[in-house]
Amino acid sequence: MPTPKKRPLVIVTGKLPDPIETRMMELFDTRLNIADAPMSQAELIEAVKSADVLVPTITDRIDGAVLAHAGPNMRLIANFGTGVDHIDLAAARQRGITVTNTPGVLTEDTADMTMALILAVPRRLVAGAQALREGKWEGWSPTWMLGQRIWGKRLGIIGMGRIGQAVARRAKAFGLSIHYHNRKRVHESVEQELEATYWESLDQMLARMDIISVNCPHTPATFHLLSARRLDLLPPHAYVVNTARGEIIDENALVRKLRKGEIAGAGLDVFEHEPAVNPKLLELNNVILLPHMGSATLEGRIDMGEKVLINIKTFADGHAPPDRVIAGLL
Ligand code: 8YV
Repeated sequence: MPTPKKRPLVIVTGKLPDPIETRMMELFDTRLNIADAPMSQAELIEAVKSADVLVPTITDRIDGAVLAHAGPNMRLIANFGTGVDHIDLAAARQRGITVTNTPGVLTEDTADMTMALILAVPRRLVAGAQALREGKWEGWSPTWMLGQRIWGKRLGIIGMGRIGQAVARRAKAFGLSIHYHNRKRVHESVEQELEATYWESLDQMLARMDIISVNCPHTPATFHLLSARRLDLLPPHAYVVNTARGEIIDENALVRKLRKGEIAGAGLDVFEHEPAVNPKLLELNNVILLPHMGSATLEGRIDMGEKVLINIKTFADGHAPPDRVIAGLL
């Protein structure tokens, strides 16, 4: 009888949904993080020394210093999440480590959260709910709690990938006209379906929008894409919504503009130094701040886990995993 192949040692850095952890245990030699305590850099180094596969999340910085300790067995980083900006991809590539992610399955949930903020900030949803709870509602008034109308406004989407397009579909149904800036113009059929206007110049688009939604990945090219100079191009009635990555906006510059009332408000699900939130943001009442929950649905997190399982299993079976960001050595 052939000897069964050794099961890969998979180290998971955070608590995953139960069905995913159970299946992971069945398929691989798995070390879970039941306590869900964030791993220190030293623990991450220990993990990459011994594991065949690491399953990190956004909260783990898998940088060059960690990867410098990768043992000879460390062949796959199967990220639980789509964004891979917390992983030093160049260092992984150099070491022949494959990196996979979980695209597609969190598109609709993230687009829902984006749309929720696009609605909630101009319509002052949180301020109204809070006023009621605090007993500050003295009865209906024609001039109390007035926000801004959504219908008929211009939405400028930065990053027209899967999530950007899913946001555009929703926004169109709410009567917003769709504008976008992207590295590449999207296919004509998509533009037609969304009745979307392409702006090659981000600067020009910013100056003409009522609401901006950030939906591009964070890469060296998009770090502080919304810089102080670009934020200054926004009209004073504009709102900014970000469900992508905090680093894409110069957060200090955004705070300054919000404080001075030079833009109308912001809906942020992501921050530049998560989980730290700029205390000045917390003082503002024209913002809605959420703790990075764009993909936080039970279904979404299970789908993400399934993708992680498939990526590891195909890799362990000697095939190219479907969601390769970096193709290392098989
Ligand atoms: C995930 C995300 O929850 O997938 C992403 O890129 O931003 C989040 O929705 C997180 O990254 C998990 O690692």
